Amino acid sequence: MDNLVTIERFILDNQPESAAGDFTYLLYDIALAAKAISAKTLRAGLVDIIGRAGNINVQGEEQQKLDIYADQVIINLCDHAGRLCVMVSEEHEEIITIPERYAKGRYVLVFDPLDGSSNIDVNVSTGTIFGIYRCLEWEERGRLEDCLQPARDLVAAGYILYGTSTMLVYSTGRGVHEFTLDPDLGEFLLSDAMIRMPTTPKYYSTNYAYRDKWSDATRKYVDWLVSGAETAGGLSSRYIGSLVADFHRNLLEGGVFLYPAKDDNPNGKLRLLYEAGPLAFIVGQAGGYATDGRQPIVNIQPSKLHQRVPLIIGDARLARKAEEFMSHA
Ligand code: AFP
Repeated sequence: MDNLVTIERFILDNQPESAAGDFTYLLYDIALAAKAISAKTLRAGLVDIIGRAGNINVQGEEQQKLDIYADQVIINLCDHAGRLCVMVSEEHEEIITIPERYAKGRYVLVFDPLDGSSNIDVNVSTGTIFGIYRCLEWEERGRLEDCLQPARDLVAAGYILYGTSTMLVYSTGRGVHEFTLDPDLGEFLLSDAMIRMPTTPKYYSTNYAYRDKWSDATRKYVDWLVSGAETAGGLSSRYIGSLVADFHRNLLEGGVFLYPAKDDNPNGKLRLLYEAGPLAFIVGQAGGYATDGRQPIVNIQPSKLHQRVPLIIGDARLARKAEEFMSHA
């Protein structure tokens, strides 16, 4: 038990003096939300399986949609503690302001409460993605401008993976750290610190069924990945269809994920503010790179809350190569 490092202790030990206050507690709040969502996610599988066998659900209650539950848990745990000035969630059209009855804080929280939720019914991994910015204007309360910041200005970003274990991975711009939830202790314990992407990538991850809808440049790039022309032994294909799980595997094993533009969706599917941006910040901290095919994701100035962006993310050399292909388009 002596060398167990809980996320609380790690955050506290690794924050600069100046930050060991609101920001530290905001990360705690997110970790607590992660535990609640994880517990519900595990149970959802059970409820669904029993439900499918023709029985009433375990509590005899209507099952709430898990992404709505995750959204509410995060908001309820984070809105009243005086640490945030505004939030953005994938589940809300507009910004989420902090109610007047609560104190206003210095930070902005952007999040996707439960990404990949279509996977829950079949017991496949899902995830939460979050980013934290500084509020730009202290006097004001909950402005759109505070939310529309490029990912290079993130103070912290992270994700929670609800897989065979629940993991929380985050970065405050000083390396990427991974914690695994010990279900017996109910604590996130440090499982890997200062993660670096492997120098030899193993995987490419994309939904190949869209090949005919991609641009010529994307097709050529993916053909290049498949051919293994510049990667010893070639790459293998892995695609779960759950961004956090696909990203996490490639972060640890080496590889590149892409959700490019398509004929019917010129900006792809994924959202800049609370999906691509936070993951781009994290991958950069682990020695990787993320691009929309033309410019680094972290440099893109968002103009809308739910803006979509093509995303190529992972191994730095492989992701940069996409820019070469796409600049000739
Ligand atoms: P859902 O939340 O609808 O399951 O979508 C998941 C997701 O946003 C992301 O996690 C995946 O990478 C991507 O969509 C998969 O999309 P395709 O099914 O078009 O490949």
